[in-house]
Amino acid sequence: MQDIVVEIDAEISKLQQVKALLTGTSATGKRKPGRPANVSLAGKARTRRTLSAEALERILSLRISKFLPVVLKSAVLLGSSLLVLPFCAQEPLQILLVGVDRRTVTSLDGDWHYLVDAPPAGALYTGSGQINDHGYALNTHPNLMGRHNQEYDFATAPTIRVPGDWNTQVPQLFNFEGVLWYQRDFDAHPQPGTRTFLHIGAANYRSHVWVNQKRVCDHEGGYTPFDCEVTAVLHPGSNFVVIAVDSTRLQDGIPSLSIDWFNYGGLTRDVSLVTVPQSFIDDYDVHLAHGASFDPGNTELTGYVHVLDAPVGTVVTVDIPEAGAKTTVKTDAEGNAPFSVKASKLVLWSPDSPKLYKVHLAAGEDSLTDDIGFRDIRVDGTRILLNGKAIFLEGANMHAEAPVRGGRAYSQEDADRIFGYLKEMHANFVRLAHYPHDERMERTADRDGIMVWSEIPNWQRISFDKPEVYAKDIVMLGEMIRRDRNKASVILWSISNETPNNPTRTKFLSDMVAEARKLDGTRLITSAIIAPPANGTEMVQNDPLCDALDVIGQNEYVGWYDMTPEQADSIHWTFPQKPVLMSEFGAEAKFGNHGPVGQRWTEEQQVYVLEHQFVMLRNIPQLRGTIPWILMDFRSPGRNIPKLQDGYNRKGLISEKGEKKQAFALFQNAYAEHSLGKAE
Ligand code: GCB
Repeated sequence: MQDIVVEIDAEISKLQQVKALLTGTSATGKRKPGRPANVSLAGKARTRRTLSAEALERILSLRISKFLPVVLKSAVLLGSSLLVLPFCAQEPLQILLVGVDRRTVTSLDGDWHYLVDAPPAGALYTGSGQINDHGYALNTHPNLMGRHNQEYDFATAPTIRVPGDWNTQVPQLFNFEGVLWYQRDFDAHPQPGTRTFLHIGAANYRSHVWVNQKRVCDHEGGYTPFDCEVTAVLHPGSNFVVIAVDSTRLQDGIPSLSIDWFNYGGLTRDVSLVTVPQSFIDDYDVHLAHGASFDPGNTELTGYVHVLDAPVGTVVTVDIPEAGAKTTVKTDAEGNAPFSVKASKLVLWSPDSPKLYKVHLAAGEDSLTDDIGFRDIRVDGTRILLNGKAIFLEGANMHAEAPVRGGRAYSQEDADRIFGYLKEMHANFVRLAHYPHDERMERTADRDGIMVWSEIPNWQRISFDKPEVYAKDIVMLGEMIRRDRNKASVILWSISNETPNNPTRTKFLSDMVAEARKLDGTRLITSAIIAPPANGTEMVQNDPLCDALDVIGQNEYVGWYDMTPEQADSIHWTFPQKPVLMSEFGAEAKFGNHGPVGQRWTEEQQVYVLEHQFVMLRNIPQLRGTIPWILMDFRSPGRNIPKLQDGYNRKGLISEKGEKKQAFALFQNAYAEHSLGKAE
């Protein structure tokens, strides 16, 4: 018990120090002179700038005051080994590079050696529950002669492709949920005055990364990118990286234990080495100035360029030649260079004209060029306005599954196929459910003029009562917003899907909404809300979470899980006076399975359910978009009707092989005729 108390004291003191650092207060809570409330710190222990001081204040005070008794109690019950785990669950203080796909990088995609850490092996943890830095991480080799030493060897282990989930690459790993160790060698030529980061597009779910035997970072969250600085551990010539990826679902993970999709594990997106100058552009935001109302004559572009570790007064140039906009500004003490510049020629981005501009950013020795579109999105009463014009979103949901090939989507070919389907169906919108997808999806949406809903994986029941879960959640929110805030296509940030209506959840998510608005005041915030129970023909949406949102996402399965298809015709919905998107509705059908409309899992019945949905949708005056569940069938292990489901959720308009069901044409026609709803 003595040890436990000492450990807790140490953790409290660590947290208080971090809090003091970030809020500009001393460890006793007094504000230090000269430190603003919103801070920007650089280096290993520096904030990614997307986390406001208030958010941290909340997390840390909750962690210290409320969480501690729980930890103490558990510690007494469980012993000290588990004690430290909650505290090291998520580090909010990491660097995240924006625009990595616009830099020249050294790709580490390709074949990596792998070893399976199948239970009860447990090579990732020491006996006391700590991450083991002295086992597989060292990448040593077994002695064939002499003294016995190690019993693993990456050098002779099989290989697996990165990016890519392990489940669809190795038949024996199809159902594997646990730890897989990845290893590869790479050459480096570190130059003085440069820094190098290992950039990981996404790894599901927790990752621990070592380069040349030194742990360089840990990350939690399966769908957002992270960067590990490796400058200090690289040497000229051959180096190696070891990554342990743990796909184990966690009660207090995001998402939690139960999900209706396949928990693909592994290094599922690109991995690269990014070399930058000593001080470099780590983050930027270039957008059309977002005034109180839309002004068609507004050509002001505004935002910031953040230069990590920049000396005060570092000159930053923002140059958009085609728009006739160029400005030079200087960094402040935080490395931040806010700017505002008029563009002499500006065409706004829209689905009809997805105009992207080459935006050149330069700061000191660093520079990069991004392709960015400019547009205005806002709500006015129950209308959604794009560039001042009311719009109706004709869309579909999509999971990050690769059409035809199967498994996690990660390539341009995957994105092209998915957006090809959307365009063929005359869609102008996609909801990327239920987590951030590969960045190529947003890039392709920018290119093709398809508007996007991007979501963090607060799916149904996560541990809303746990401050440490809130802490993880705002890190994920920050990672999502930071990566994609320069994508014109993204018009909606979604904070959750079908969460239980109770005060704890409402407070948690309303705080998240406030945080999202602080991070990005130019976009709309939404959430997909559970359908209310029908009272006869009345469905009244009175979830208090709606108060916090700009746009209400409404999920409902009338005609499939609830009621009969025909009952949809007479349903009358009541919503708060906000724009509503029908964010999920649909029915399952196996491609090629035909029969009467009363027969489940037939293409005919899927169409029948949807036709009755259409009747209902047309009766909702404030409906501003339709997003059927789902564009393509997707793997979900709980869907276990042999021959009909075979491990797939079959609500797709297209099969996982790209075969179009009858329902696809139904939407294609409805969207071509714009017949499901009105923009105003
Ligand atoms: C829902 C969920 C979605 C499921 C879908 C279904 O309400 O939001 O993740 O996959 O229903 O098919 O049941």
